Amino acid sequence: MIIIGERINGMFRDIARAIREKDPGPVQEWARKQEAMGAGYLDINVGPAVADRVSAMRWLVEVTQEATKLPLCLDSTDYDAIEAGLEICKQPAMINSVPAIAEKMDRIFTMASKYNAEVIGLAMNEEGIPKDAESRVALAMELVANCDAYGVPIDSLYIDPLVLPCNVGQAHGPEVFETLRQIKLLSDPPPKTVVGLSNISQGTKNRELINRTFAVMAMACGLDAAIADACDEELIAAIATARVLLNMDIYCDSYVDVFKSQNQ
Ligand code: THG
Repeated sequence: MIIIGERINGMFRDIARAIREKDPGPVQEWARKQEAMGAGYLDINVGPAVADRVSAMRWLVEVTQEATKLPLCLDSTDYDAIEAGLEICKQPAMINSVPAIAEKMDRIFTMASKYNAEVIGLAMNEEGIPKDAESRVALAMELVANCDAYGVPIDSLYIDPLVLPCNVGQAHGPEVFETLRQIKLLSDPPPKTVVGLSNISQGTKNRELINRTFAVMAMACGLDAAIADACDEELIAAIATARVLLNMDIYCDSYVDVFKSQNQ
């Protein structure tokens, strides 16, 4: 499973301060730490409190690329900020994200085609996040059809069924698992799947236990990637173990270390 390191996000106080004061230190430190733990991509999000998202995104991408060669996952609802990041990415990036809304898909899939980027497609539209798996899969189908129409390869599309905190949206859990299973039947080749893993435990006790339990359950449903806390040792160990048990990696005594060294 691909781990997209979640930590370079202005939602965290140290990153918000780094952006404000143009201090590359914490950004580059988190870039290196997440890479060492096996992250395959780094999520880059300027956070909610930034006035000029375009220049903040450009700066975050620049300083991150000074510390790592990992590909980036540009996370913003401001598509000008995404495009500013894509212009300077040294290798193909992932766009995070687009909902199943026509004019937004038009802008994002056009951009993806121009910059050879991958795309995270959200199972939501103008009406919000559906309750059940069937409606999520229907929105995934719209994303697949548009992706194809704009000439973006289907295996460059990652469908995100959208994970809600289990203390407020408990009934969504099984629907997310069922969505992950059904998405693999949508097309040949099918799109990939991704979740924002830490969402599941926001506002709960035992966050790490909830995160890693959800991760291995989702992997058993075919999950390909997760935006996650790459620095959580037990999460990484659980993911590496699930990969062995699902026969995706060959067992050896040092399989956790092997997983960390692969960054994919
Ligand atoms: N799908 C997609 N992209 C996403 C998400 C998603 N991007 C953002 C988010 N969800 C994934 N990233 C995080 C990052 C941090 C946390 C949750 C998800 C988190 N933060 C602490 C909190 O809110 O409690 C902040 C703690 C602090 O301030 O120090 O949990 O679902 N496509």
